[in-house]
Amino acid sequence: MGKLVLYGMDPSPPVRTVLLVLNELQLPYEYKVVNLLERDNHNDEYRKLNPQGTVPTLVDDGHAITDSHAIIAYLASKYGKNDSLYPKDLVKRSIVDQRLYYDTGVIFERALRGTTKPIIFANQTVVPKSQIEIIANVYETVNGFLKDHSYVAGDHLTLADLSLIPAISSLQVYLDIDAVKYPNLLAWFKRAEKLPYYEKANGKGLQQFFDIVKSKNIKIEE
Ligand SMILES: N[C@@H](CCC(=O)N[C@@H](CS)C(=O)NCC(=O)O)C(=O)O
Repeated sequence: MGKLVLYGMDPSPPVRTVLLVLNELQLPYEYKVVNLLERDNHNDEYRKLNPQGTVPTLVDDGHAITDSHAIIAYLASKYGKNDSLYPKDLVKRSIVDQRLYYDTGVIFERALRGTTKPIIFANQTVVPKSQIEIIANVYETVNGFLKDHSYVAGDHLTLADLSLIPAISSLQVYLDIDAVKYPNLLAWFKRAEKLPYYEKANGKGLQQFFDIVKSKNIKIEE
């Protein structure tokens, strides 16, 4: 097995996704901190590894992979003992993939990053109502994914859950999951918190993310 090196920082949700998958697969890895607040992601050395300058980046025996979704699909396909995290069956895989793309384009990019970037990097303190509506829409959609299932892509844990856990947990700094409106989502999240590696792979970084956002004294637009 090659040597795995993960570049990232714990508050970053896509980094936490990779941490969840590395832990689920029980893979040893080296962790190199890239501090975005210090702009470490823009230095020449890191740009050579990831021209996009984002975290996470995973290096497996000299091969650099960027984007958490590409990374976790690679890890599960290469190192999974079976295909339960990322099914080979094309119909089942298409459901997992749909959740991963929805996370990339909507949950992380539009809902979470769209709300957080102006707060952290542009000193905006009022969270626009339109962003809260986008977050509520995500909760409603994922609650729907969970209508007849315990996990977001069916009846067992897949990459889709491990991808969504960090972003959905982070969104709660802006909007709590209402138990009446989104009961399936809340039950799923409580189930996620019981994963044996949850605290180490998501809880710790989630707390740091909350601390960073709350230190900006944000208010939600009425
Ligand atoms: N779709 C990417 C998103 C990665 C991403 O945007 N990461 C953020 C941190 S949470 C980042 O590196 N931002 C720094 C920048 O864009 O300059 C993934 O899943 O890895």
